[in-house]
Amino acid sequence: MIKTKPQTLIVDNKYCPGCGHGVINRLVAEVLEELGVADQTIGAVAVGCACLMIDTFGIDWIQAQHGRAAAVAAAIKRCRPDRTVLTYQGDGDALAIGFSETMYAAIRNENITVIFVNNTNFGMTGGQMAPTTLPGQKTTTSPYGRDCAVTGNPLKAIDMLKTLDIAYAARGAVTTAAEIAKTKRYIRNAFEAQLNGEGYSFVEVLSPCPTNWGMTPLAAKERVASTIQEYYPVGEFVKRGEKRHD
Ligand SMILES: Cc1ncc(C[n+]2csc(CCOP(=O)(O)OP(=O)(O)O)c2C)c(N)n1
Ligand code: SF4
Repeated sequence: MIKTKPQTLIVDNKYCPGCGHGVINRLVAEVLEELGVADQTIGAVAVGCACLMIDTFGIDWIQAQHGRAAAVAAAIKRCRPDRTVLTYQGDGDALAIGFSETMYAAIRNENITVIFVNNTNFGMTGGQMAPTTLPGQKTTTSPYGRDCAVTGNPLKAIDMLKTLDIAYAARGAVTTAAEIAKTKRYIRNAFEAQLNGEGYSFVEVLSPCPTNWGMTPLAAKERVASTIQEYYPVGEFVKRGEKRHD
């Protein structure tokens, strides 16, 4: 268990006050260091606030085009199976333009880990509606609230992923100390699945975006703990623990 700041976090993060990304970055760094793989890990990002970490999180990174991180990560892992490979993506990136890449990496059971940050909007570009935006939620592109009769229902990625032949899927949150500890265990389980060669692992993390929600950090955290967690329950949904790739 790491108590001090992980060495992988080489510079202070650039996120807004109260943003969940900073906590999630730290959990990923702690897990990689505890597993002893931080110096051999390669990350793929695409767009969004996720990308801010490539300057502050000291591993090798490649920036893919919008939505394409899972395809790029799969290619890296196939070329360098000795490396630990992750994507770190927002909900707009991974489930809107990147839906196909996210799902096909899972369908192929690629031996990569996807860290998926669900803040129910497109954060970096000003809070537009994302596939994960809750029914009735106001965003800059749904000013009267998301109308599911027009947009369809929010996409629950794990409900789709759990029908596939993947190694691991879990959803956590970064609200209370207990939830953060649980989320860390999920992230660890996901990377362990990859290190065991079991295949695709996916951890969704419910995360506040106080800036675009127009809330204080505390109120944003409370919105995650109440409204968002109610719609997107936390827990482990796929845990196969079988060795699939030799
Ligand atoms: C091809 C292309 N289209 C649009 C954009 C603009 N863009 C930048 S970030 C982003 C959305 C990011 O939202 P999300 O993935 O939810 O990440 P967050 O910022 O919330 O962490 C978009 C649409 C882009 N960079 N490239
Ligand atoms: S815009 Fe939202 S997701 Fe992006 S850094 Fe700020 S709080 Fe975090």
